[in-house]
Amino acid sequence: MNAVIQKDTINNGAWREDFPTLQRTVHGKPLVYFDTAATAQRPRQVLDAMDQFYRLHNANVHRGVHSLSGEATDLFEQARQLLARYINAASEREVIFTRGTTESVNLVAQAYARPLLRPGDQVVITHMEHHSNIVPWQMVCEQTGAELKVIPVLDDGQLDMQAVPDLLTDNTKILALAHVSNALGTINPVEQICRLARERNITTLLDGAQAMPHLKVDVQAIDCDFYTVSGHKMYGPTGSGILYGREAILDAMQPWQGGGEMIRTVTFEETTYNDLPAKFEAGTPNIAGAIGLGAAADYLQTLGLNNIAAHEQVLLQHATGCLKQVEGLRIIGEAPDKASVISFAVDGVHPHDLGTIVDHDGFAIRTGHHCAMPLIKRFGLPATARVSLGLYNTIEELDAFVPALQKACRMLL
Ligand code: C6P
Repeated sequence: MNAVIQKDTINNGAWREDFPTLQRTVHGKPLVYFDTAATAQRPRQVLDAMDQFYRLHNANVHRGVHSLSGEATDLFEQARQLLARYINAASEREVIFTRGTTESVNLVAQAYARPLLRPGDQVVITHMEHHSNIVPWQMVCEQTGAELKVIPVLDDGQLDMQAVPDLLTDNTKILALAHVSNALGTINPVEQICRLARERNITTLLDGAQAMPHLKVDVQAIDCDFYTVSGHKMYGPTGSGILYGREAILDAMQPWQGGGEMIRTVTFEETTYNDLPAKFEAGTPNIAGAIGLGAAADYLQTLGLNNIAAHEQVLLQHATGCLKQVEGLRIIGEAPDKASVISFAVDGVHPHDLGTIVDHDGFAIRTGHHCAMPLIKRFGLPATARVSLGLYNTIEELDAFVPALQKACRMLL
């Protein structure tokens, strides 16, 4: 383990300095934020970009002839270009601003799947999905008479890849799955799965909410049809996000919501729709959110996704080793390919109690079902405790966490 720790010279805690929230205390103790999977903290660079927009350039976009509106539109569209490059979309027309992953999945379920699906068709998801990649599909299945099928998860937290070919049948129209599991940390083999789907002419949607903060995502290399992003999980603002969609598919789709911006002409008899991406952006968008999200992508690119991933892998290995020393602790999800998310259960201890006690020592962890109830149930648990690590976390924080956790367990047992 020490040999591994020696390699953690990538940022030596310097990245942490960019995050104002991490300078504060909780219950008189320095805040140690281990809940990045729920929402990341924001660096100054993102806060400044949004602050500058509101202080200097605030106006509506694509609507005014005045200077401020032009500036706001330029900043908004620059953010879109940045994000398109960031995920290697073929064009910025493939990048739709949304409120995040939940809205993106609902958009695809209602605007793409609902007109397509017929009774007897199948939508395939996996047992490790977040509710936002389950419920919208259940709703559209109910609306259309299609059937929901589920790829099982193995005991170590990997997908049961052997089950996949049999589940992708002639009736399967859509395959939707998480790139990275929020509850297990498993990184799914999405290139392989998308290839299997493409061979069978099945449309793919990847929930990228937990992948974007940790991995370099290239939607063309993955060869998916849709990819969803939540800005707040990649150090950007809440209520921001994108839906990536292949241009030919988005072009062929009808709009989801009606209103301003998404139209070309309106009469009482007929409305014609705008081109991409505006066709899917009805109403005044979250302009500051989009600009902040662009700044977040810029920030991550400047640090280097490979550097971030290397740092987080060191943290993950160290955390896994340390946690395993705690008596009665079981890690849920030990896939070989994992992002820096660790769920665990301790014999005889309820995770909520654990979370409350370690909070008094300054540690913010998440406890519960992590909005993945079927998955947590599959592991025979009501809830887990989850440590999710971001680029600002350090080995020292992990070393301080273990005694706090042990103390909490002693109090509760
Ligand atoms: N997971 C967690 O603590 P929104 O809320 O739309 O930004 O993201 C929803 C979502 C979708 N998919 C995955 C894999 C996710 O992890 C999340 C959000 C948070 O794990 C909050 S429940």
